[in-house]
Amino acid sequence: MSICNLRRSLSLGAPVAVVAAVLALGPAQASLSSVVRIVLQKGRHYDPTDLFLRRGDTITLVNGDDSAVHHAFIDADRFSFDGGDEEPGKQATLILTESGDFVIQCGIHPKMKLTVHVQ
Ligand SMILES: [Cu+2]
Repeated sequence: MSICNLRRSLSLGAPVAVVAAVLALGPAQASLSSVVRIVLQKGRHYDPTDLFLRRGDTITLVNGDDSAVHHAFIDADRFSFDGGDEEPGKQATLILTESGDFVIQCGIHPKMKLTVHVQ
């Protein structure tokens, strides 16, 4: 095989294989994927203050304060969550198993509110 023929066979083969791999992975991953969103608790605020997510998604609440303790919780009819006391640098994880709008509050700072809209 000459160098010219070798080049031609490589340039024909490679793109087809790449396209096939992308098509095989794309739709399956999209339907099964759930999202993890990081929320910061700092300066007596949640950041962000609104989140739009889907059922099955996860929120990781991170205490970004130097000295303040936070205590994230949800108290709703269909869904409740209690992350417990979170020391600075610690985090709590919440998996959204119900659809609807929920308010995440802080047991220590009553003005801290994060509204979660779960589809
Ligand atoms: Cu707090």
